[in-house]
Amino acid sequence: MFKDPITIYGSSISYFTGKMESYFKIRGIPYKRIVAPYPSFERKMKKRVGIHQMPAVVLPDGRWMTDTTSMIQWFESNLPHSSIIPSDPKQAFACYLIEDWADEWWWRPAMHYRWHYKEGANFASNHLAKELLGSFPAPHFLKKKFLTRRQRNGYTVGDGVSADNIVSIEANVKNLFRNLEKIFSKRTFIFGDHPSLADIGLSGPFLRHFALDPVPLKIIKNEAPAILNWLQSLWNIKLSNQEFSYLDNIPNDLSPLLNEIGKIYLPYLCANVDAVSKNKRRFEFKSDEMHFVGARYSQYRVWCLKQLQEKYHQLHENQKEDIKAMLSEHGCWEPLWRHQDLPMKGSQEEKLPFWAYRKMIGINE
Ligand SMILES: N[C@@H](CCC(=O)N[C@@H](CS)C(=O)NCC(=O)O)C(=O)O
Repeated sequence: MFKDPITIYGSSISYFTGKMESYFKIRGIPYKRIVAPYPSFERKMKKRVGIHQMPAVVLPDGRWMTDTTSMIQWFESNLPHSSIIPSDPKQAFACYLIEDWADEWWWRPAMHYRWHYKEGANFASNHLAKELLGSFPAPHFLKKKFLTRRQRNGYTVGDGVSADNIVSIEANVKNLFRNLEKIFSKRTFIFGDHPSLADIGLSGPFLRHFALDPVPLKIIKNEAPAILNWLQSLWNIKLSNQEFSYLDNIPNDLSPLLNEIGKIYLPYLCANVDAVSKNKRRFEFKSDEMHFVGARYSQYRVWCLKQLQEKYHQLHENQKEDIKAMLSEHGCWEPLWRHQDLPMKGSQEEKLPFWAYRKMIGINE
């Protein structure tokens, strides 16, 4: 379908650019990644899609796109043949949950590991100062300082990470590594021998963050090396156009992931909804293991919850009971529906992937 390559604009160490590149590689969609000089690229992207965030994708016919979740959905509905969404509705629903969790929940811990530790901050600020701000007339050390401060204020200390919860954030990450290690010691991808949307979602936090930044990479190498095999397979595989199948059902070793989505992620989305409803720009979130004070509210993540609810509404009547049972078993059902009247803003995100009104977190807009 795409003979000419698609252009993707984004840094070589960007979370969501990595996710989109994984998708293109798996689907065999030709692309070239470009980093355009800042700040002029920021102005250009805002003109084309409303906001600036990474990545931006430009189709061969000149149309610009943004938001990986919506872009992947758009490509999937326009491409023929093999899909990365399993035909089993339970697996498909688990894919949507895992993708959303990977995009929204693991962002903060990934940013923490990159920007909190000297090794991470030094590596990333040095890289980005050259890659993004290379042509900007300012001393290199000042660019590094500016980038480090921007990212910490926006996404780590400025988003509820503090000396009080670093231990629990890192324990949460190590627990994810352990759970994935068990899965990838047994099989290549989340649902078997073929990658699905769940793998593509998880490539966001892993490809360009946990498996690249010095501190988490060391933990992965020592404690969860099968994650590196998974990433390598994901980066090398290209789906053919023939039909393929996944494992039957939801394998038991995915339960810890789904349980965590029910116990931590969906309740976090609910706390965010409460904050947005009350127009509280900062909020507190507490679960058994985690406690954030001063987390930033996100209007975008209200839409994320809405999307998950819509996915359920779109199921055939005869599939709903099964999915409800699966979601209930993992504690996801109640928080999925705790808020049904969501504080969406007008026709929020309806023009995605061709136009966006807001970023994932409403800063630096
Ligand atoms: N929901 C968006 C999130 C994209 C995103 O937040 N990308 C990060 C970089 S990996 C970004 O550009 N953040 C904006 C900023 O830091 O100003 C997507 O799926 O593409």
